[in-house]
Amino acid sequence: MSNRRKFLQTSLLTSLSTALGSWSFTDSAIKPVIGKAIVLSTWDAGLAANKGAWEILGKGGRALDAVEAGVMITEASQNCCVGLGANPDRDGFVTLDACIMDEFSNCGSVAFLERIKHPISVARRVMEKTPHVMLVGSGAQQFAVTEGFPLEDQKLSDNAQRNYENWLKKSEYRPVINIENKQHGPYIEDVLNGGEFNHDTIGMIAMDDKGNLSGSCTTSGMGFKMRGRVGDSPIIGAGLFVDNEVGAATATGQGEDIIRIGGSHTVVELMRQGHSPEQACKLAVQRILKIKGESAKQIQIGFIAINKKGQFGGYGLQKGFSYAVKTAREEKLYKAGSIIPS
Ligand code: SD4
Repeated sequence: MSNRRKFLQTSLLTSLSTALGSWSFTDSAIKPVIGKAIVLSTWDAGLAANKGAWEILGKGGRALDAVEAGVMITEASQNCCVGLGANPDRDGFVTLDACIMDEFSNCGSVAFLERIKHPISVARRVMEKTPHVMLVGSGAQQFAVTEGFPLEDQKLSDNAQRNYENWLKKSEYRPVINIENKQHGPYIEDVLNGGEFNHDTIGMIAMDDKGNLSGSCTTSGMGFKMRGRVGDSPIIGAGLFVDNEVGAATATGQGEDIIRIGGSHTVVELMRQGHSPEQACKLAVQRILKIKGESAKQIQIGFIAINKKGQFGGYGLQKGFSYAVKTAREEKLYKAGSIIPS
C-alpha cells in the first residue's frame, strides 16, 4: 500500500473513531416501556384492524407481525380505499401501494401493484427477501407471483364498478375530505353523489411487549387518480416512518402534500426533539397548512404517532380525522384535534 493511501486510510479511521468516540449511539434512546403493548391505526376502520394486530401483540408477539396481520384485515374487506375491492384509477384499474418498516429500520414497499390481494405482505417480502426497498408496477407483480401470491382477476368489485360508472358521468377529480369515515363499510351510493369521492388508507403503528416498534401502511390511493399515480403511502418517510430509538408515525390524506414535507419522518424527528406524539403530528400538519395556504381547505391530512414511552396521539388538518387505539386496557376510537375547525 502506498504511503499516501496508508496515510489517508489511517486519518480516515482516526477521524471516524474520534467521531464515534464522542458519540454514543444509545445516548438519545428513550427507555422503552416493557410489557405495555399498544397498536394504533388510522380512521374508524382501524378498530377492526387493531383487533387483528392484537391477536399477535396480546400474546407477546412481535410488532412487525402485528402490523402486517392487522392491515391485512382491511385489505381483505370491502371498502372504498384499501385492497382489491377499492375504487379504481381513471382508467378503471385498481392499483395498490403499501409499505412496512420494523424496529431495525428494515423496510419494504410496493407501489402501483395490480391484482394482488395483500400488498402489505408483498412489501414485507421485498424487505426480507430482496436487496431493495421498493418494487413497483409489473416488476412488483412479477416478484409477488414468484413468491407464490396468487394473481387475482382484474375485475372491479360490484361497488367499485358502480362508483366508477358514476364517476365517469362527470370524470371530475376532486378529493372529498374524510371520505374514509363515510365509506369504510360497503359503498353507499348517495354518499358518492356527483362522482366527487376520493381517498383512504390504513396506517398502523405498534409497540410490542419488548418495547419494539413497527409500522405498516396500505392503500389503493386516491380514487380516480391518474394511471401510474403513487401517493405517500408506500414511501418510507412520507406515509410511514419508524425509528426504534424514538417513535413511529404514519399518515393519511392527500399524499402529494404529505410527500412535500416528508410527513411521517418529520413527525418522528419532532418527537426526537422532545415533542409529544400529538404535538409532533400537529406541527407537521401546520407545516402543510403553511405551504398550502387557502388551498389547504380543500384537502385532509392526518398523522398518528407513538413514542418509546408508549404515549400516542394524532392530529388532522380538518375536523373529522379519527384513529383507533388498542391496548390490554382500552379499545377506543379517538377524534383527533384539527387545525381548521370546520
Ligand atoms: C394517497 N395518502 O394515496 C393516500 C390516500 C389516503 O386517506 O391516505 N387516504 O395519497
